Parts: sequence; structure tokens; C-alpha cells
Amino acid sequence: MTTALNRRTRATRNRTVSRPARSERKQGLGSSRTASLVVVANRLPVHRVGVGSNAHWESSAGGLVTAVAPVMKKLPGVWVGWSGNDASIKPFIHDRMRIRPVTLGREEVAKYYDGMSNRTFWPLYHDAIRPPEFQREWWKKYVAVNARFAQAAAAEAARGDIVWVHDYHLQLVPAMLRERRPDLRIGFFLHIPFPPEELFEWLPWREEILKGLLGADVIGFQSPMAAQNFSRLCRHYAEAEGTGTSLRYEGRPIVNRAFPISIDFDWFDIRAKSPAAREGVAELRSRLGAKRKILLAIDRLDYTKGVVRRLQAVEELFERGLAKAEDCVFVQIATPSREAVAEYATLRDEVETIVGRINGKFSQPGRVAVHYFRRNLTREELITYYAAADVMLVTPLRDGMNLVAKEFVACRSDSTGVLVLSQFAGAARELTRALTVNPRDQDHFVEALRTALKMPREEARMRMSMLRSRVKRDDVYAWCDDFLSELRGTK
Ligand code: ADQ
Repeated sequence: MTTALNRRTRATRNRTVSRPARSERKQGLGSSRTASLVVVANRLPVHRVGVGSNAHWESSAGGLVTAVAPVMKKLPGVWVGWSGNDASIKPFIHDRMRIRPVTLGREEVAKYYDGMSNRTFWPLYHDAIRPPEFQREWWKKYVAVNARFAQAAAAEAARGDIVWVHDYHLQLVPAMLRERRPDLRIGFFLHIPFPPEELFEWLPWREEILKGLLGADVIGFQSPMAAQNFSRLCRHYAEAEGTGTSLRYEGRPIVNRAFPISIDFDWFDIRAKSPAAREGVAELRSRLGAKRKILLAIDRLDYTKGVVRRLQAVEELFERGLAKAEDCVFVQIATPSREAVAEYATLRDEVETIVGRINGKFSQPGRVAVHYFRRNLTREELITYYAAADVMLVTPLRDGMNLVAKEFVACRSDSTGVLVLSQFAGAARELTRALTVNPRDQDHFVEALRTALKMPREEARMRMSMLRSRVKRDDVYAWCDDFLSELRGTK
């Protein structure tokens, strides 16, 4: 009943942005029609698989795609992004979405993506967990590539359309797009944290970045703290005026506030309850050892996710005899990520060394202490793991939100399972019934693991059902609706 109602509500919401006729797409036409949506993101929501006549496009996994793709399927529009290789590809339709590829050459990928995006912005915006690097050559390419994305978006958008730019790769696009197309409503959403003044000030191009973002009408962050950091910096470096959540810049009003991203709760919930998923869970549990408690972690293999600290806490748990391989197993699933960047290769070696060390010390015949899988899983496999685990460890050192925490909650339809969550994940602000930890405080971390493993069933159930109500209510559709209605000015 509730699900049917939700679907109806969503269908109504989604009708507010409808696809224009093909002929209307040309710039300058369609002033009386409902505005369409153009999403601009570094990557396309699809990737090429197979070779020769078997080659085709498939939908991709990952934070942004997971969040926006379900909405885009119901809000027909255009997605502008890089295809992931240097081939020049014509626009095409995939799963009812128009795809407009942006071509990047090898040198551009090395400087704009591996360099400026992943070795400057990524570490700088994540508390400088690794030292950010600043190179003028990377910056030049970042500017040039941002201009190409802005040009592609300008060409795709009809008069008065809504353009939604995503993430740290494209922070100059809002202002570049406004310069070309002042008729558009432009939104920007940052999926990662926005740093405090004392870190952001390191950036040699700090004013350019702030002014680039200020080209948007609505600037969304994962947390109020990020929005406040931005606001303070804009007043200081860009001569903007205003408060924590609304600014004035060059005579225009700008909304800058938190829009915490979420997941398609019902999608996970329905699949996790299916007979196929239940069978998968039973099989997985019997393979891992029917009576063993399963501790689970699923992340991109990234230094912000705290994989090493987590393994050290698990190691101590075994070392102090608080858990034994006979009755407890830790499963770490890690998606390979950014392997062209040196820090990521080093991290992989470090993780593999610790896993080997723990297993060398604590595994028993037929009872491996840590199962480590460095690979991509299908959504169905992920759901099986989420639904089978007793304790889920989501313990990043810093994370904009973390969708894994919310996916786990959505997969626990019987309200079992305990979530251990880092206070430095954006999700901790909403998921207050999780056991929160400071992942750098190992005593506290080990204690939280012990508490999670021993938590009485009733307490776990009470906590999980509150977590589920929260994620169900504030799902990805609510997030999208909130952002887009703010952008349309209909809030
Ligand atoms: P990410 O850093 O990529 O995203 P996260 O929010 O955890 O992080 O999303 C990861 C997604 O990848 C999840 O949907 C998860 O299911 C999937 N995934 C993880 N491991 C996988 C595996 N082995 N196989 C298949 N799928 C896997 C960025 C920010 C986050 C923010 C999101 C969305 O860093 O803080 O939550 O964007 O805004």
C-alpha cells in the first residue's frame, strides 16, 4: 500500500519535468513548454562492454550514477559526460536517456582527471588525508576541459532549460555556462565535502573556483557545514554577500545549502525481500559458516574510506580474543579505483599485506578470518552481502555522504543487523541510531565492534527500524525533488 502510494507520488513529481519534442530541442525554441533537464557530470552513466559486433553500452555502478540514474530514467533528459576513453562518439539514446559524450584525449585525462581532480581537489576536499599537489599544467587542462563540458551543455540545452552540474571535476562549468547561456537555470551539486577555509586557502586558484561555482543559481552540498564553509569563503574571496544559506553575487540571488543525497530505498528493499535474495543469503551464510557472525565492509578502494584503520581494528579484535575465526568472519569487498594514481596502488599493497598478516595469524583450517574481494559485484550480489551481514562497518576518515550505509539499511527488511558508522561520513548526521565511531580512535573502534557483535536483538531491531524509517522517507527521489524544485524556484 505504502509502496503503491510512493510510486504514485513519484509519478506525479516526475511529471513536472517532461521531455520536449525532438524539434523543440534546438536552441531558442520551446519557450512555452516545460523545461527539460540536462545533467552534466564527469562520467556518463554508461560504459562500453564487449568487442566487435557484441559491443554495447551498459549502465555503470558508482556513487553519482547510483543516485541520479533512477531519477533520470523517469525525468527524460540529456546526460553530458566523458565516455571513459579517447574515442569520439556521437550522441545516442540509452535506456530512454539521451547521452552526449564529451571526448577527452590522453593528456587531458592525465592532467584534468588523474591530476587536478584526483590529486588536487580530492585530497584537499577530504581533510588533506593525503597531501594535495598543485601543478599549473593540470590547472590549465582543468580550465580547458571544463570549457568543453560547458560548450556541450550549452549546445544540448533549449531556452530556459534546467542544467544540473555535478561534482568537483566541473566546478568552473556553472560560470562558463552562464556566460554562454544566461537564459538557463543552473544548479551545481558537490558530492564530496567542501573544506574549511584553512584548507581551501591552499589552492592557488581559489578565487577562480569560487567564482566558477557562483555561476549557479543553486549550489548544493552534502552537509550544512560544507555550505557554511563555502559561504564564508565566498564572502572573503569573491565579494559575495549574504548568510550561510543564501548569497548575493553580481546582483543575483544564490541558494547554497545542504541537500543530503540518498538512495532508491524501495528498489533495495523489494529485492532484498525476494525469494531469490533469501536463497542467496542462506547459501552465502552456509558457505561462510552458518553459525559465524559476519562483519562486512564494502567500499571503493580509496584512502578516504579508512580501510587500513578498519583492518587494524579487526586485527586487534582477533588479537585480544574478543572474536575468533571459528565464530566470526570479516568480509571486505573493495572496488578497484583510480589505479593510475600512485597513492591508490600503494593503498592496495598495504591492504593486501594486512589481510595476509591477519589471516596468517588467525585463520584456521576451513575458517578464514578475513575474506577480501577486490572486484566489482553485481547489484544482486551486493544485496546478498548486505542482507547476510550481522554487522556493517562504514568507517571512512572523511566522506561526503556514503551510500553504502544507506543501502545496507534498505536491505534489512526484518530490521536485524547493526550499522557501525564513522562520525566523519555525511550519513552520520541522518543515521543517528547507528553506532558511531571515530575511526582514528582504535580503542573506541574496537569497543564499538565488540558492542555491535554483542548487541541484544531487541536493541538492534529498535535501532534498525528507526534507521529504515529515516532512509525510506528521505530517499533519492526526495533529494532530487528538493534540489530541482529549489532550482525551478517552486519551493
Ligand atoms: P563514492 O565515494 O563512490 O561516491 P559511496 O557513496 O560509498 O561512495 O558510493 C559507492 C557506490 O558504489 C555504492 O552505491 C555501492 O553500492 C557501490 N559499490 C561499492 N563497492 C562496490 C563493488 N565492489 N561492486 C559494485 N558496486 C559497489 C561519492 C562520494 C560519497 C557520496 C556519493 C554520492 O564520495 O560520499 O555518498 O558520491 O553522492
